[in-house]
Amino acid sequence: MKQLNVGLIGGGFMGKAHSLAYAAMPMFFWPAPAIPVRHTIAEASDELAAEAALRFGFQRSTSDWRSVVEDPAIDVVDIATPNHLHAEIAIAAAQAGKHIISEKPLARTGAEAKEMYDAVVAAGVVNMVAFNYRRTPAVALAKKFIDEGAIGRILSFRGTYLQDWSASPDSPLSWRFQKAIAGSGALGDIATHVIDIARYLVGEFDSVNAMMSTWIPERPLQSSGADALGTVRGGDGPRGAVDVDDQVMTMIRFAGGAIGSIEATRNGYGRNNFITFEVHGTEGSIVFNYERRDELQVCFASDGDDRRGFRTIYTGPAHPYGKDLWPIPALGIGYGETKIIEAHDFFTAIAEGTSVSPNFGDGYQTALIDDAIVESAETDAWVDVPGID
Ligand code: NAI
Ligand code: SOE
Repeated sequence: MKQLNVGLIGGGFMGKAHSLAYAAMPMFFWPAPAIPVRHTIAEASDELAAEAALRFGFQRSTSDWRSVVEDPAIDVVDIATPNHLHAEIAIAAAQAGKHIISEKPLARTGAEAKEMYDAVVAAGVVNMVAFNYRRTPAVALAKKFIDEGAIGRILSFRGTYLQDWSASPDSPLSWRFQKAIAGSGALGDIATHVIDIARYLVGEFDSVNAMMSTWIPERPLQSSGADALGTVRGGDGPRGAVDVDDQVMTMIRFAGGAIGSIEATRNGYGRNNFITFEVHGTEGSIVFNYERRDELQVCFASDGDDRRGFRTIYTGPAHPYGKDLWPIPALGIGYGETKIIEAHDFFTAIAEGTSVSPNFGDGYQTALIDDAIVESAETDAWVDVPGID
């Protein structure tokens, strides 16, 4: 069986998730498309890299990501760093002929995403952007129902991504609150996941009309390091300015004629990873809530008036990815499984010489939607979303 050497750059939250996925993917998907070998991990210092290698099962470690990209032994470069490094690493990796998976958002702006897209197209390497929530089996089942026409022509999409991990003003000024590193706030960090789901289920965006707010303008300084996602609180020390959004809401006109809305906040007390969507069609409706991610609720207009209502489907072996996951519905799909499925689909594309979605083209299109949302919020007007060139 083919083995592919992975060079993972960044050993924080996503370094952990991706390492777990590489170890577990062949345990679920067998025969595996290829065996991921955890070859080299890069971190910000030699000490962090050595610790990450030990923890996540990598053979080698380094504090120089360029040495990973340039290493002829590496087949796959996995970018799990804060957002400002995605473009530089991805472009260097493409030029070195490596297959690339990059965490989301692909880039801080559409212009940056275009450079990355152009680089992978020129290099002809397999590329993927890690919008993993569309690989939740219930979300893939919603896609199957929509493609089958089970709810008819799509009329509307309502999506949310609501969190509260940074709702406290004492949650520190990590990289996620710095525009130079993150690009944007709730928009790039979490709304993009729902934008990806909306594109997956409904199709391309025609135009947007958005509002963005920053509720907490200053936070306790955090000089560097992994984002502890609100689990560590700053004290009475110095504070720095937040220059990204805490909340974004946008109305959407889809190119296919549907209308919709997406809202995302990191200040929604009581909401944790509240990714939801509701899709209404001419023949029925579909409802999903990630906090109950084994379930998909569907209502079909063809049901008689006396029994019409939402029914709950628990995803299992009969559903997308199900035969390779757990043998009984509702044993439980977790965040980890979405990353394992993502790794499977990425490695399948490499092994078979095909492409995979969402790829850098999808990440670039999402970045153009982000740009349009920012422009709309600034100008208080509808803004057309261009297609990728
Ligand atoms: P994190 O802050 O937990 O970890 C980032 C790691 O990168 C840190 O350990 C840091 O030391 C390391 N790093 C910084 N500079 C580096 C360099 N020059 N070389 C090597 N390593 C370096 O961040 P997290 O949460 O893992 O986020 C990473 C990326 O993943 C971001 O783009 C984020 O948007 C994305 N993300 C995606 C998620 C998803 O559900 N798909 C979930 C969480 C994050
Ligand atoms: C923080 O908002 C975060 O870790 C995001 O960066 C991820 O993309 C999301 O999946 C979970 O929350």
